[in-house]
Amino acid sequence: MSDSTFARDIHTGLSAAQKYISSRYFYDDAGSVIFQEIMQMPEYYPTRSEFEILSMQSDKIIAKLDFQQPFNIVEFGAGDGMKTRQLLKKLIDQDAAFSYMPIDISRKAIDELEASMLQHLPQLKIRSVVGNYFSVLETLAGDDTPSLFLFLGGNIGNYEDAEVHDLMRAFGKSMKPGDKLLTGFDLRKNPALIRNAYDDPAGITKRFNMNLLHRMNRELGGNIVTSQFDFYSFYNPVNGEVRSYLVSLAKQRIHLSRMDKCYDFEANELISTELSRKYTLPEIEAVAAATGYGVVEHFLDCRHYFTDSLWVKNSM
Ligand code: AVI
Repeated sequence: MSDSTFARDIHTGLSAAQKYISSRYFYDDAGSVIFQEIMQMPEYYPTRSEFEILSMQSDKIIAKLDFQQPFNIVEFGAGDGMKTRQLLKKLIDQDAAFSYMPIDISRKAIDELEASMLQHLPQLKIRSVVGNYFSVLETLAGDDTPSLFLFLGGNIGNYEDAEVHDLMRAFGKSMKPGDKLLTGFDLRKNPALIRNAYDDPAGITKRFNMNLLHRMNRELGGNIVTSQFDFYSFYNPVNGEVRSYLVSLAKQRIHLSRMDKCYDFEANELISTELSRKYTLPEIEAVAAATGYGVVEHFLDCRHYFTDSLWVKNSM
């Protein structure tokens, strides 16, 4: 019998009236490899846009930090660190006194990140932390070194509105007035560009979603015939939401032997897998104002597809 968090969350999600699986479960080893492929796709513009911002505008971002040294850079969900490295390199070139603290739930991701950062930036002072954001945030509160928090990659788009507010407030609780937060937001743009980025002709995004079914087979002893499911995603330009789903192609029952549970599907029934919200600048400003921050500046790429938005924590 599996009583892992994955098993419990799958049970809750597949027992709901509208079935769902959290997009956080995309990122097992196989899913992380597929996500690397997504980031290389010609249709997937966010990675290249944010890379451009951090390569071309790190000097401007650093000038706006206005920190006494030494200071900390705390990064939530650092990924492969390629984009962050552009900013860190600029700081090292300027002889800034800072430590870099990447935080990730995956030990493997942190070990790989640390090795690649030190390979490129051997002078970097790095203090990695493995853990979930909320528990690590508690340990950060009370440190009186000035801090820049990084939440890059557009990951904020994968959170529902209420969760966005909770997360920004949770960051703020561990920050002091004057501390900064740099968050990557994907912006509204031509709807056809967004649709293609999330439903690519080569089917890589479909594979990314279908990996959830393979993962249930692998880890939960599932008997899912994956060809009995399809992938469907759509962008609604009115509210800025990309919503992704797995679709059951037949009336069917799946069995997850390690949980000793069965789940029934109607033909065409959906499993919601991901929200990827696209923002306007006024929407970003409204989130900042509602959660205790002022906007210092939005740093946009040349096509205005993406912004790294720098906020300052307000005094209470
Ligand atoms: C990780 N996250 C910001 C990606 C996004 O764009 O929402 C995940 C993704 N899903 C499909 N393609 C990429």
